[in-house]
Amino acid sequence: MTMPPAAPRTVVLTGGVGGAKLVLGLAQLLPPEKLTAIVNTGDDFIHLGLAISPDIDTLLYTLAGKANAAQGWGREGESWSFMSALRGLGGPDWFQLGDGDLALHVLRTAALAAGRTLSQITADFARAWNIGPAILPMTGARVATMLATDAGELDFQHYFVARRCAPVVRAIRFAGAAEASPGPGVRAAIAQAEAIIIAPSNPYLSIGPILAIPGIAAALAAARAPIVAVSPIVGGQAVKGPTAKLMAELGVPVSNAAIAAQYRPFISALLCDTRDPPADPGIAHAAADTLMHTLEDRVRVARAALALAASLGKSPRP
Ligand code: FO1
Repeated sequence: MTMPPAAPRTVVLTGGVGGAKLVLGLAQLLPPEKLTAIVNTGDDFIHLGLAISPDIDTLLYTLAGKANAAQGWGREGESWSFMSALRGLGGPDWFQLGDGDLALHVLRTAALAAGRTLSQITADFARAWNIGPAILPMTGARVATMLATDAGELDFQHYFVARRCAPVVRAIRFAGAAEASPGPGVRAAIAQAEAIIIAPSNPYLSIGPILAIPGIAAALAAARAPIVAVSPIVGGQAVKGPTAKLMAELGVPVSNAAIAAQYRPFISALLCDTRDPPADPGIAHAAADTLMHTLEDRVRVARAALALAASLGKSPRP
């Protein structure tokens, strides 16, 4: 069901699995022309000569109903002939490329080589799969999330997949972010938004790169729309991925106050989970059951985030 015509023009900053879940919930509530996702590309890397954009692909699969929900990435009903042939030749098999998934990487690599932009290629794929909401890469420039760990500096995929998040993280940097410009349509979407939502992605690994792009940070600071973040913490633990371990290693308490601090000065409110103590996160906040297993869960959290944004009204910027 979609909301009445008053549905707010909404922008959502997203990365990873948790983010894609919320975007799907928002897509059930908002007409497609009123929903724009700005997606992290700090996880992107070149593997076997192929341009891989995991957070864009996870969102494409999720909005097209093709996602392997149990696995969190890649497509449902995947086959693995390529990987088995690759292994048989002694190729690197730490990063799994499914036969269907390969089509995205091969076409993206060929299109980039032919001079098309990541933004255009992403729109091509969305159109091919009849995805209505706009999916905008945060930038077209090369930005790489790099982690300084006790096993040396690792790029995101070597940390997250090859090493399964085991190394102890000392610091994170987003190589190239300071020099990167926002991707096509990103600034305009933020300026025209009536609600801006930060999805419950990993603040340090998936949202951090987006906020590290100067033009995006400036657009958010100047935005008329209220900015609401959905906390990735549920019941004192992070739901997916390495968030809680990472926060401990970075010396940050696993708390909503820490999440709010991480997103200051951008956000006006934080949507917390009902399981967490009502400790004041130091910012306007609301509570909802933010665990998202079913489609109804995703819609519930999306509705709660939009309601919190609406409650803040359009703060007329001075
Ligand atoms: N995550 C894994 O844990 N193991 C993999 O082999 C793997 C392969 C892979 C291939 C394409 C793709 O788009 C994502 C893939 N992911 C894999 C997930 C990837 O590491 C993402 O960066 C995470 O989902 C976090 O955003």
